[in-house]
Amino acid sequence: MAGTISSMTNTQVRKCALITGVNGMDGSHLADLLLEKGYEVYGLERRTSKPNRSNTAHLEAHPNFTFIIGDLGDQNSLLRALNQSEPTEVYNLAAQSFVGSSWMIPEQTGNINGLGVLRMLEAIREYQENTSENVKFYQAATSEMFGKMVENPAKETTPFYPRSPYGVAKLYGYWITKNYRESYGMFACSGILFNHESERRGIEFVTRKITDGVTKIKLGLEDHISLGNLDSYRDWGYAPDYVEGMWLMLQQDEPDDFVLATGDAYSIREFLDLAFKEIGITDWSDYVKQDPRFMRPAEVDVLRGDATKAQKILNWKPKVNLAEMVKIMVAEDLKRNTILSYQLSRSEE
Ligand code: F7E
Repeated sequence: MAGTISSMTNTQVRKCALITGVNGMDGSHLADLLLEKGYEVYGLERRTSKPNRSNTAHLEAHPNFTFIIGDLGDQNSLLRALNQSEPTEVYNLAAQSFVGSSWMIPEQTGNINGLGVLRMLEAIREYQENTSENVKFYQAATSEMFGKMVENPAKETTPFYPRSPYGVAKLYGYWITKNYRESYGMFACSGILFNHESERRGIEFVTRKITDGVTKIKLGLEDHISLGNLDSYRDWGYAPDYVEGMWLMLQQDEPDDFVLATGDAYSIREFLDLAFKEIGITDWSDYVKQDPRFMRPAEVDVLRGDATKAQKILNWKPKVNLAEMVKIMVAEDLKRNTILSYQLSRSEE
């Protein structure tokens, strides 16, 4: 059963969050934010043969943080996680999050990103029935649901047109969340988040692949970066700003869906300009090779969002712009790769 925070008095309302996908970029930033706000936080993680806590190792010793083993593919494990944590808020951030892989594992992507949301909603429904507690639910929806972009910039009322098994599965997650809100009166919200990145981003995503690559080039560890389509445009924000938006959605009186975006779109080429500038290179053409392995069967050419509703109702605004974020990411990768370079040189001695 869930513990109590020692400093909590009888008049304070207990704040406790269960975060699925806690070891990912968003999960770890959200855990940091909620712990700062005085929450008790439980992080659901999948059992893996190798630990996957590079983003969350710093939380292991935190007195108000607990890992729970569970899986969006395993209904009973979700109910057990709810019974153990007794959360007031559940943030469903676990997913097969890499669009590119969703063509290779479409069924698994559908199972976790689509049906996984249903399993969590069902688990919450049963938990609420058993305990008479009310749980607020956040679903990580995505701008990939807009895909071909019927309207630019896209907002909450824009029709969806997903372009990948990932986007299609996330659309199911979005609709089932809305359906459970309308069918059962659950406090369930979807955040339709446009791309957001940070120094904790997985290395397979284009932004981190670039910031890691440029710093390896600077240190002489690599001589080029292999990329796919350089002409797509993305509306990139900084992940710590976006997890604050998730939290704000669950602090409202009524559940609703919100777009979070910066409103500006830049191409992969423009991202490359900014990243190479950080290491003093203005012409990067000799350092970037295009490789068909990184092209997608169907591409989302442009994504740009309109977050006016979130600005008005949640008073949410992104604080870090793209150039500032690239600076942070390059600086962090430079630190990490400098250590790697030193370790490599020692092992060769
Ligand atoms: O690709 C192009 C690629 O994989 C961005 C996820 O968080 O945001 C993310 O999905 C663009 C695409 O992110 C490479 O073709 C070129 O046009 O960084 P990405 P994504 O697919 O936009 C949405 C909102 C989510 O919900 C997702 O979970 O970059 N691109 N060359 C490349 N992309 C990758 N990964 N690798 C390349 O070498």
